[in-house]
Amino acid sequence: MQILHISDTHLGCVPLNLKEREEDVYEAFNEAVDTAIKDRVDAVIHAGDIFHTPKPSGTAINRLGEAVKRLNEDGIRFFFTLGEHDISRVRDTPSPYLFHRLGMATYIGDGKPYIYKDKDTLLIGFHKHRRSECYELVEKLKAINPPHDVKRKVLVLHQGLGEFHPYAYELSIDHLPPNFNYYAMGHLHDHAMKSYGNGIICYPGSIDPTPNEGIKEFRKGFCMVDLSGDEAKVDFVQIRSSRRHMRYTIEYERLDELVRIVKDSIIGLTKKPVIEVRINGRDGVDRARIANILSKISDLCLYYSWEVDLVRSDKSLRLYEDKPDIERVLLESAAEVLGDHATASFAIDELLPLLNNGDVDSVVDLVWKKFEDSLKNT
Ligand SMILES: [Mn+2]
Repeated sequence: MQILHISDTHLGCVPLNLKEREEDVYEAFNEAVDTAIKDRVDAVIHAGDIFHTPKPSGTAINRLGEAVKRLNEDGIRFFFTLGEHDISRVRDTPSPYLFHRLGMATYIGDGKPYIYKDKDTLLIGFHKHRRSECYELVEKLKAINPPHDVKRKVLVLHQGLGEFHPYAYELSIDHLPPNFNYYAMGHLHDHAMKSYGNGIICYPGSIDPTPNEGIKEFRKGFCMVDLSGDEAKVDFVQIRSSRRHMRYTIEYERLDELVRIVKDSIIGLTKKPVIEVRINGRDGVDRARIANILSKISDLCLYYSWEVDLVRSDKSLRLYEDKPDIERVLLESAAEVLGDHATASFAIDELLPLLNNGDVDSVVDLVWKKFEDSLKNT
């Protein structure tokens, strides 16, 4: 049994608001699908955040449809669960569910055991449970009682495990049922693995940097999982078509050398990279001069941004060195204004992402629902 495990494809996301970056995401996804077909895997498992938003663009839906169709034509089943990006905060049918209804893919996020291929492999998955619903999820995980006559067991979840990333904590490893061969995880965008009992817990990570990952060098890919032996064997396969992110740090005084440095370092790249330049300077740097020099790299890259790290004269302090944890500061400020953390979390975690997308209707629905719930509870 060979599986291609992928997650966090965020189809339809448009990093840097550039059409080229949207295409990069589809290209990465298709590279994974090509590999599944070429290597004749038995199944593709998608561990959630298939789309970037619960209301994906027509293009994103079509690209997923074309990919799933190609897999179908080669007899490869597409199994999936849902991430928070796929699930609307107001009641609606998740978009990826369409392909389940059409019989082209199989949704396994409802916790029902699915036996694949002559009782050889058990697949069981859960859709994303938000932090407030994790208590429920833990109970569901405890209640899993896999049949004894299956050879291999795979659990599919879209959750943050504290042992992998303390800030993304939603569950601990010991909340996971033991004795599974493979834990196909989604949610964290960096690839990471740990063994657990006789099994392996694995996050493939996102397939291309999403907007909130910023500009940094990366390795993105998916996992080829061989479940034919007693222990799962996992190969991380890097996406070859990735558009590189390049970061340069340079002293203000040496800024004239930047164009040559960039030229030298991008030789051989098939796609124009995304570039970030950090300039070490002191108070009084000439920003017009910086902008002028930087404009000379605009033809060499798809996009660039720059920032000056001001070095104070007492040498010990850098203005930008201690970046505050923006999310935490935002939450605390909101709690100060609104009076409690629960309301603040509602505003920041639930409403703000929708407002960022201009989805005012959903926000109104959600505020009404919250209001109605509060009446029920009093
Ligand atoms: Mn994600």
